Amino acid sequence: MAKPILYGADYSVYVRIARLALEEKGVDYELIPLDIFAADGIPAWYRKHHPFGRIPAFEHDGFRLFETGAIARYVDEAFDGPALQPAEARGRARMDQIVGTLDSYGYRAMVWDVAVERLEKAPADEKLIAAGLRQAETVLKVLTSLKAKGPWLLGGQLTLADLHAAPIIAYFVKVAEGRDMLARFADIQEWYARIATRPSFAGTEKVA
Ligand SMILES: N[C@@H](CCC(=O)N[C@@H](CS)C(=O)NCC(=O)O)C(=O)O
Repeated sequence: MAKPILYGADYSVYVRIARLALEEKGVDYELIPLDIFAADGIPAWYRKHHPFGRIPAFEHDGFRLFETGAIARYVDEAFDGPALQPAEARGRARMDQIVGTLDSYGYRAMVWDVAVERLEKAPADEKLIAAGLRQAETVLKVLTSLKAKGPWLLGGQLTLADLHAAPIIAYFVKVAEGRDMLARFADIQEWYARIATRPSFAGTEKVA
């Protein structure tokens, strides 16, 4: 079988989530660079892979996918390597709940409204950052309340919930407000310190 292909950029949170799944499974893949913020826009051919022009998109032996959650689940189920989804219904439901919470309430607030706004805008929109921080606090409270005992969000098994959360938190803690807030959530701060030491995490760090 051919190597799977991932289209995307190393600065992207969602591309990193898909890469973490591939790396944790030990899958050899090719990352084809696709810069959605390029000055001349997204290349026309890419719309066949992702009609909405987002990254990542994925391809394996002619099977094409977009949407990171679908890609990560496929990677987990189609390849050998450690299972990244709980075997039982409640564990899988909890995993999906965490992933959905991050997609719906965490990503925009933590990455764009707090981190990108603070890092890239001058002057920054302080109201947007304040609102983002309020939402981030709720997300961190929810993660704390859902976190099972053990090293990972669902307990002893590293799952797609961990791989979805880590790149979002990594962006959030690029700024002081994010680091200060995470420090108030000891369980999640410890979890983040733990996942940040995994080779998959270091191996998917944006190249400067
Ligand atoms: N729902 C999509 C979200 C992907 C997404 O938003 N990717 C960002 C990069 S992290 C993107 O392509 N942004 C470009 C844009 O918003 O135009 C998924 O799960 O893959």
